[in-house]
Amino acid sequence: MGNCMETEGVVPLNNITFDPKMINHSIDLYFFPGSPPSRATLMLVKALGVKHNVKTLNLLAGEQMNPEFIKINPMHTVPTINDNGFILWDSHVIMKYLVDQYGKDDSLHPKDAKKGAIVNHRLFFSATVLFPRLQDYCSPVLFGNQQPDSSKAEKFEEALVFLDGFLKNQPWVAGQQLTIADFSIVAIIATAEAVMFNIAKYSNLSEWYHKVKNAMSNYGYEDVNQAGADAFGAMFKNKLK
Ligand SMILES: N[C@@H](CCC(=O)N[C@@H](CS)C(=O)NCC(=O)O)C(=O)O
Repeated sequence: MGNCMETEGVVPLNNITFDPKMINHSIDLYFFPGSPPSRATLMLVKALGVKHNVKTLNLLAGEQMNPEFIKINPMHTVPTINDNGFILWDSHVIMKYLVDQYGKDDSLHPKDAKKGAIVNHRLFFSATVLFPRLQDYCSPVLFGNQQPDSSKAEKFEEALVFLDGFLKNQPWVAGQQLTIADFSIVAIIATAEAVMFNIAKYSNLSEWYHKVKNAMSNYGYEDVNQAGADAFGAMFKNKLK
């Protein structure tokens, strides 16, 4: 059967989608556009060609606290998936699961111990350094009626310097191939740019950023990542005095 999603340059990342057994198989993805980990996960789902229902929860209206969602994820975070009753949250964990379950091969998270460890390193960097530092900078402005704190901006810039270093002499954040770490990190970088961090001043990072946008253009980069980051940026800028 022809795959209407395939266009020139698209990496075929999944060979399961058009298996007749999968025809009615669809996962639920709880999502919010402003959320970087939600966007990373949605782009990966698209890249893998996994059929999915996006269930948007408006975090600004507190919809993640609905009792029905709390039953699914007591930690009330997006993204969360429900794959035929198998429920999982935390974008990094979800992305690894999706590659293991639906990837055509292990290229997005290599089984090779050393290559896989580097991907994990970048995922943990994303989860424990890059994202929390950006949140720490943005949240008081968005939700605490405060103005940007330059010391928090500096902490985030330090993380950008680390990231720029990871990209020295290698094309992707975890080595020679695109992995789920690139999905995770680009969602944060687009958000950082939208709140006016100057990504262009980091030469390796900026080259990689350009490359990722191209590589992910068929996985909804503009509609999912850019649009979500822009909306987040607009909200942030609205709060500036
Ligand atoms: N480490 C988690 C972070 C998830 C997270 O913090 N999500 C935020 C949006 S970016 C959220 O759902 N916040 C709502 C809440 O905590 O109630 C991941 O990667 O999925």
